[in-house]
Amino acid sequence: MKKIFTALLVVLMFGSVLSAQEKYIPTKKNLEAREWFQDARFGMFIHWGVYSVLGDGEWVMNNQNIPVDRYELLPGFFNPEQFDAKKIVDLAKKAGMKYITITTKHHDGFAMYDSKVSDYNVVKATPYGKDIFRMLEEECEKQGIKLFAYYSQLDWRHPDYFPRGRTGNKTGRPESGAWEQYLQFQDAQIKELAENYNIAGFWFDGWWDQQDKSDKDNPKKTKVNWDLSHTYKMIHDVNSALLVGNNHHVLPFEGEDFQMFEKDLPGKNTTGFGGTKIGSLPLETCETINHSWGFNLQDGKHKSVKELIQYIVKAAGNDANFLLNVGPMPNGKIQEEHKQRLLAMGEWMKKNGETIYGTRKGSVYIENKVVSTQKGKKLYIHVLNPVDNKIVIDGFNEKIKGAVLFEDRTKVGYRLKNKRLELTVPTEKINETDTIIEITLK
Ligand code: H79
Repeated sequence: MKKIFTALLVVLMFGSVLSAQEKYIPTKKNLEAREWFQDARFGMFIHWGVYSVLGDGEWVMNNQNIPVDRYELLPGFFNPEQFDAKKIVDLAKKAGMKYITITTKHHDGFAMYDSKVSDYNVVKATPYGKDIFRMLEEECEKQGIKLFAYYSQLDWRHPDYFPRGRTGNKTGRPESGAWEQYLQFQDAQIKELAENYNIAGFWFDGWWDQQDKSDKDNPKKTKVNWDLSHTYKMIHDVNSALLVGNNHHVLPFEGEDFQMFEKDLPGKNTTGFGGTKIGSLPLETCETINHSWGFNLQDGKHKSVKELIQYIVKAAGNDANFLLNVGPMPNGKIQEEHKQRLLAMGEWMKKNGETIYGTRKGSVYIENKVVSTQKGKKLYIHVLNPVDNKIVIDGFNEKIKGAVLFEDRTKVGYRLKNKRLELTVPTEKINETDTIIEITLK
């Protein structure tokens, strides 16, 4: 008996090792989707849930230690009568964004779509009673915008999210639960999102809640088995073109299609939780306009239009998409300060988008001063914080046919000697936000 048991155990362990190492080979459709994704360069992040009612961000349940039974009153107050999917998709479009990524379930466990596996969702638990995600999906289809589902693997409400991780420990749940059951629930939700909605991919978050930081050499170690390969395979079996990304702050796992960075350009780690390594997948970086993801009544520190434009330029110069966040108010509207900024960005993108969309990072990069993007033989030098009208670039390895200002084709003087490129921009043409020099390469 004991022998059989041991044999079974070996088979089981071996089996799981095998599946963990199974190599993921993206399909042609998936690789095409990745190309589309990189060309798109600019997306809208939407953080919305019942937490917006409290106007204190999406972490309010954890930060105020709100027990589950109290938090469960919030859906009853959620009635965003002025929500208009058309207006939001219009705004994304006017801003020059090509896709929208919205929270289908954040850490609080509340689903913003018509989930069949849990009644804790916007259709069944709120007076509003309509499927926000479906309405956005339909409007996105109409306007040619792609839709991604943000999904939090971390759950502060589900009783089977046990053992608990680093957060959500004071929401009044009993100290028990069956992890496998939680995973089944999570996968059922992910499956219904993949099957029932026309989406382009998933944006996962919350993995880090279970990260075991005791082993510095193995940042991918977790206290529970997330079995990501199973979840990812399930998604790609539904539709191999779906792009999977996970905000776990470590190098991509097998089965993922893009890598994201939160509140940081790729490879930077100013937040302290970003991780510094860049893998080989398409990249994305996400940021907030003020300091909050979910609507925050008291957060008035909004980034300027100049800062936001420079962010997307820097992202593109680091080969990354820019996913810029809005957190709708409980009435369903986007706050005016954010709307105005997005529209201003759209104006800039209308004029200068050619130097961003469909580009990849160029070879020229001077930290905090100059980034470059490239499409074919066109190299766009973006001068971000000019000190004077002369730009010196060392180690320039290419040959030049001509240089003009992107804005109005004014000739830009250049001298290239011993791999040192000197560009001279007419002083009156310097743009404080971004002076773009278009170089035609030989
Ligand atoms: O959805 C938005 C945020 O709510 C979510 N991700 C973005 C896109 C987010 N969750 N956590 N964070 C952002 C910040 C993470 C902080 C962490 Fe930690 C530092 C996680 C692990 C170390 C704070 C300290 C939480 C656990 C310990």
